[in-house]
Amino acid sequence: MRTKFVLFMTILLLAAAFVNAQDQGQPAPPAAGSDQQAAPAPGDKHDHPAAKEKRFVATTGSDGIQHVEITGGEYYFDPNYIVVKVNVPVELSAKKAPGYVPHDIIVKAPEAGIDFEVALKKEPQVIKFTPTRVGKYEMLCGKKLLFFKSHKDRGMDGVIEVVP
Ligand SMILES: [Cu+2]
Repeated sequence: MRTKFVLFMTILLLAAAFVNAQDQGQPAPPAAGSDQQAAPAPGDKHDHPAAKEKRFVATTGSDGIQHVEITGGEYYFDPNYIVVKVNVPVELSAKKAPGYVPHDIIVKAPEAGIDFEVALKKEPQVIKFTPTRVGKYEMLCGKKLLFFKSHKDRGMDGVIEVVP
């Protein structure tokens, strides 16, 4: 039994180190302890480089609301650049792409009437706010696992731009 456990942990740590090295393009730091969550989900790839901008310009619907849909996954937001009009209500429908990695979406811009932190689920959740100040505000995923780079640094980062 003990041998099997040691073998299992070795594989787990090797897998974690491999993915981390692949991700950062440099030698992996020493794997820390026995946290089994360190094993990334299979198929964990970078299909969506952070540099690639996916812009969505909201229009106001007949209901007077700017409807925006966003999906978060490994490791991206789609769209990752959202343009909304100031002083027009926004309904942001946020959902998580299939996968085991937990994600959230956070915008902390209370000065602009945008202040939320929501854990993403497979089912869309509607986040309502009315932007009150023109400007660019960061949205990000706040997740980070052990010695891995944060989801934000891996590409779960974006902008909500409020325009006149
Ligand atoms: Cu995330």
